Amino acid sequence: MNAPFPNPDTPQANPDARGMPALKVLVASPRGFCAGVDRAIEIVERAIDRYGAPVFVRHEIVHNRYVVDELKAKGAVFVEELDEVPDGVPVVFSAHGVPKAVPAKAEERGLDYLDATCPLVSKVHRQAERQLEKGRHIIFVGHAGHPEVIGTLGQVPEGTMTLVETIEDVARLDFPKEEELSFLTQTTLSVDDTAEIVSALQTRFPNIVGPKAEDICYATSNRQAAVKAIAPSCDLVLVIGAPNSSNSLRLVEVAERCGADAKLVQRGAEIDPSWLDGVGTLGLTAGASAPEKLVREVIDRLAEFRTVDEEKVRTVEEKMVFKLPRQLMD
Ligand code: 0O3
Ligand code: SF4
Repeated sequence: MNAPFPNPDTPQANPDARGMPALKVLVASPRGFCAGVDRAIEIVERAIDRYGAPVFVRHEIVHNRYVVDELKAKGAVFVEELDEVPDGVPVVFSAHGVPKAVPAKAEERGLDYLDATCPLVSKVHRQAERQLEKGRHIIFVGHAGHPEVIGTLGQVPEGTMTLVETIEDVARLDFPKEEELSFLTQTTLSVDDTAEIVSALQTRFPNIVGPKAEDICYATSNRQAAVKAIAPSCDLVLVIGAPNSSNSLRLVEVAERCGADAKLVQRGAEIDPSWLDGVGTLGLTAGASAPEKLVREVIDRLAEFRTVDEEKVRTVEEKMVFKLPRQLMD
């Protein structure tokens, strides 16, 4: 159990009127929405404006309940499968991407569909097609069952792509050493774990080819680097994000590996004051699908218990913006 007072190694501000020392909050930047999430949400909003409600969305547009509830209030209806979309109603595919069979089925049914797949996920899909054309079997590094992984596996015929999640999975692959393989990765993986897995692949299969840098996107790697910049000086790091958000879960792991306690929170109200026992410096970040409003909400919640002394720590400036699909441009 944590001590009731802040860590004696952490420099403390003077006690406030409640007799509690101020809580230093290091707010990581970049954090929160990436360009792919901004674009996906805008696609749903513009689709509602253009076609009128309801607009169906296949899977959570991004993995965040707050975002989903806001869009529901504007007229979006979320379903898991295309079969649940009635005929004649427009449908948006989520930012995580879909197997090829999904747009094919939508076309067969004559549905108006908008693809909110992040362009950086689509880029991986195209790489998969290219490797297939070259006759190379693809090793895909990703987390089983995640919608992005299902979508990417679904870009090529069954049996032409093999999923690996760990170094142990690499050791179990039974291709000959000289096999002409290629590898691709999910966009939201741990930068450090993936480097190890890729290096294990390269050691086992010297002819394997892959992207110049792995396919982990700029937003994922920037958010992980920003956590690395703050976590070593934090007693606790809070990551705002959902339990099904791969990139948010990776931020918790990064903070823990820097030696900090770390927790994933969806809303400010979840924060229990006992979490702050013994905490002098708290780190705060948000996954790529978590809105900035929730960062303010968490800081306001912390301020209910301690005087917050907020400091922003920026590691890099992001300027990425993605174009909307052509159907929504005019
Ligand atoms: O892929 P992940 O579970 O991290 O998805 P989120 O939380 O919705 O964040 C957006 C990232 C994305 C759509 C895929 O790269
Ligand atoms: Fe695109 Fe990266 Fe954002 Fe995923 S996390 S939506 S790949 S920019």
